[in-house]
Order: sequence, then structure tokens, then C-alpha cells
Amino acid sequence: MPETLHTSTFQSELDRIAGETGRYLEDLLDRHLAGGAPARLGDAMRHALLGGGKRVRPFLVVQSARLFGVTEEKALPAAASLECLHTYSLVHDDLPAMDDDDMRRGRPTVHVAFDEATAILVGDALLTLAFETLSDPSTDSDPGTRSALTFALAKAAGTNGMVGGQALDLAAEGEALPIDEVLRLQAMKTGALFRFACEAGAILGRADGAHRTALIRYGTALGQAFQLADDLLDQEGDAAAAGKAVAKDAERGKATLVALLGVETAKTRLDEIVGEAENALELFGEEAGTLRAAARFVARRNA
Ligand code: GRG
Repeated sequence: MPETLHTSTFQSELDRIAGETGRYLEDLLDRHLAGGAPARLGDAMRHALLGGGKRVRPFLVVQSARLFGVTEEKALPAAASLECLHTYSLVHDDLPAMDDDDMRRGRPTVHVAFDEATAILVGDALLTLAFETLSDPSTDSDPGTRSALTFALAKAAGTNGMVGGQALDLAAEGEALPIDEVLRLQAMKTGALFRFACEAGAILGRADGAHRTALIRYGTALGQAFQLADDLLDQEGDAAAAGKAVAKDAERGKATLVALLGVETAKTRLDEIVGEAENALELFGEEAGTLRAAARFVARRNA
């Protein structure tokens, strides 16, 4: 891939991998639910998992793995596993006890389309399916690689990662957090899964320490950029384009960098973070053109 990837070329690559991921997830759910799952639970899982979404995290797994010559086919199980886990977090985040959202990905949230108990179970089932998929021998023939992937995802998703970040976020509502606390919270809540996405590519590719660290640095910066862009979208965005409610952060007294820095400074900081993400990829040269474009895309997105 060339160093300066055209936006439309990048978008079509993102769309293509989103399509591949969607087909993989559909097939995964078909096989999984054929085991005798209750029909209503299965329908709600399909509603959550197959109803759109940008599939950015699977894209990052596939593209990071590609840097080490891992084919898309070999990267898709780990990519799909991460999307299952991400989707569980959205379903639970939308519940009345958390963010209380009615719309997600342009459709009614799971607890609205079904009911709250079903939404909790859908989250539980998708979280479990993520680890079932990652630890399945068909994901990678090497048990050590499967174990490393499973360990890394557990750490990213759990108490010291996404779940802990969500707990900090809920506790901080209405509080004036300092910038470093907001950054720590966001690195856990949103950043941990982005870091995992990129690290997963390195694990699948049997990367050496330097290459794995470079991808972790890239994933960390990308997660920051994604979150900051999300906060800007919440402040300035359009609910129809986003497929969910906007202007919710201020309403709920949420600690965001945009609230602390102001819109213009936040935009400048976003450009700097994109630069940090691009710099982290130096070791990979031109081969990492698509990941560089991903950093710019994440910062410019409108949904
Ligand atoms: C419930 C344990 C638990 C965690 C929830 C992900 C999360 C933690 C909360 C979502 C709140 C939020 C809006 C975070 C900002 C960044 C983010 C994760 C946005 C949603 O991800 P996208 O934009 O969604 O990749 P799609 O629908 O495209 O997959």
C-alpha cells in the first residue's frame, strides 16, 4: 500500500473488511446458535451483532496482522472475537442503568427492541463468545498464540481495562476531573480495545518485541484520537449521521477533554495525536500506509 493512501481508497478498504467481518460474524452466529440456543436470545444477539457498525477494531486486527504476512482469512477469527466483545460493551453501555440510550447504529438498542434482561444476557453471551472464538483451535494452530491472544484480550477488557474505565466514567459523572484522570479513564474505557486490536495483529504475526511495542504505541494513540473525535462528535455532531443520540456528555456532566480544553484546543490536540500514531509506525515504512490512513480517518470521521 502506498504511503499516501487516497481517502476513497481507504474507505473502500474499510468497507470491504467490514463486509468480510460481517459475513464471518453471521456465519459464526449461525454455527453458534445451531447448538440449541433459545430463539429470543439468538434473535437479540443477531440484532446487536449484525446491525451495522463501522467494524474499525476488526479492520485494525486485519491490517496489523497483514504487516507480518498474516492473511485476512487467518486474522478474521481474532477480529470477529474483538467485535463480539466490543458489541457486548455497547449493549451494556446502552442499558438504563448506564448510558440509557434508545438508538445505536441507527436502530433501537437491544433493551428497547427486546427487553432489559435479554440485553444483559446478550452482553454476557457475546463476551463469552469472544473468548470461545479466540481460544478455538481454528483461530490459530499454535496453543501459545491462542493463549497470548486470550490473555491480552482479557486484560484489555477487564477490571484494569475497559470495565474499569467504564466504572471510573460512571463514578465521575458531574465531577470535575483533572486532564490526566480523564486521559487515564479514556485509555482504559476506549483505548484498551484499540491497543488490543493492534497488538493482536502482532501476536498473530509472531512479531518481535520492537514491532509489537510499535503497534501497541500506535494503538494507544489511535484510541486517544478515536475518543477525542467521539467527544467532538458528541459536541458538534449530527445524530442522524452518528446513528445515536449526540450532546449527551454535557447533559450528563461527563468528563471529556473537549469540556476541559475547549473545541479548538481539542482539535489541535487531535492533530498532534494523529501525528503520534503515524510516527509510531516508522519501523514498518511504506507497508503501514493503510494504518497511517486509519489514524487520519478516525480523527475526521462523522459517525
Ligand atoms: C459496559 C463494561 C462496559 C463498557 C462500555 C465502549 C464503552 C464501554 C462505552 C461506550 C461509550 C462511548 C460512546 C465511548 C466512546 C468511544 C466508543 C467506544 C464509541 C463506540 O464505538 P464505535 O464508534 O461503534 O466503533 P460502532 O457502532 O461503529 O461499532
